[in-house]
Amino acid sequence: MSRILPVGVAQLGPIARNESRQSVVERMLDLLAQADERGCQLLVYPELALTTFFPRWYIEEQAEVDAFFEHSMPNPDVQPLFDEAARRGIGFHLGYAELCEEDGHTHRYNTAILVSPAGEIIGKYRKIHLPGHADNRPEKAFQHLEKRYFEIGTYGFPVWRAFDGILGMCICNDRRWPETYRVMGLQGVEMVVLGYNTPAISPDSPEIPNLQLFHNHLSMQAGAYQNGCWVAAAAKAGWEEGVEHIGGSCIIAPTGQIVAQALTEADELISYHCDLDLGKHFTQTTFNFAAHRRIEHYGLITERTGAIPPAK
Ligand code: ING
Repeated sequence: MSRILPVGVAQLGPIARNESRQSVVERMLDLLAQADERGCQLLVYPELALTTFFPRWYIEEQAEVDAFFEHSMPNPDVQPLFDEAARRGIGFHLGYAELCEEDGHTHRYNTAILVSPAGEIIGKYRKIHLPGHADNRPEKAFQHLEKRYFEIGTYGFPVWRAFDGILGMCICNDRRWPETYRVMGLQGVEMVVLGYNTPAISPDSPEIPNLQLFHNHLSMQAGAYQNGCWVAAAAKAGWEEGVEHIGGSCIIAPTGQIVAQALTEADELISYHCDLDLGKHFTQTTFNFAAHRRIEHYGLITERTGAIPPAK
C-alpha cells in the first residue's frame, strides 16, 4: 500500500517593505484554505515568507534590521496561522528570519520550520549556503547581503520522520548545491521542502539573462533524481520593491519530473498527491548508495573547500 502525501506549495507574490505581518498572514491563510479544499496534508510556504526580502538593502541600523526578524516562534503575528492550520489538520513549512538568544549571545539565522498537523514544531533548519556578500556595494542595482545579516546554520541537514515519511528541509541557495540533497539522501530522505527568493537577474552576473528559472529547476530536478526524493519548492515571486523575483514554484518527483508548477508570479497554490514510495525505484537500483557509492574516492569533497587546478 503506497504512502500518498497530498502536498501543497503556496507561492507568495511580492511583499512590500511596509506590508504588515498581519496582512501577509491573511494571504497565507487564504492559501491554506485553498490547500484544505484540495485535501493537502502539508503546505510549503517560501523562504523569509513573512516580510519583504530585506537582504537586498544595506541597512546600517541594527534595530531596523531586527524589525525583519521573528524574536520568537510562534509569536502573536503568526499564531493565527498556527491555530488555523491545526484546526484544519494541515502541517506546514515556514521560512522566516530567526533572532534568538543562545549561550548568552544574540544570533540571527535564515530559518525554516516544519510544523505538524497538530501545530507542533517538528523540526528547524538554519540556512547553510548564504549567497552574496557582507560588504556594502552601492554601485549595484540591488544587493544580496545574506552574509551580513545571517550566521551560517548550525544544524547541518537533518531529516525527520513525519507525515508518514522522512522529510528534510533546505533554503533557497542550498538547493543549488548537490551536497545538500546527498547529505539528506544518506539519511533516507523521501521529500525535501524548501522556499526561495531568487532575483530574475543575478546581480553578480547580469550578463546571463533568462536562465534563472532554468537553473532553479535544473538544480532541484537533479537533486530529486540523484537522491530518489520528492522536492516541493515555494517561491516568493514577482516585482518586489523594484526587483523581479522568479516564480516557478514546483513539485518534483523522484524521477526528476516536474509534476506541478506555478503559472504566475503572484500568490498561487499548486498541489500534488505524492507517492512517498516512488523513490524506491531509484534508491533500490540506480542510486542504491550502499551498493554503488565508492566513498574511498570522494575525499576531496569534504577535505577541500575551493577548487585547486593542477599546477601544469
Ligand atoms: N537567493 C538566490 C538563490 O540562490 C542567487 C541567490 C541568485 C544565487 C541567482 C545565484 C544566482 O536562489 C537566495 N535567497 O539564496
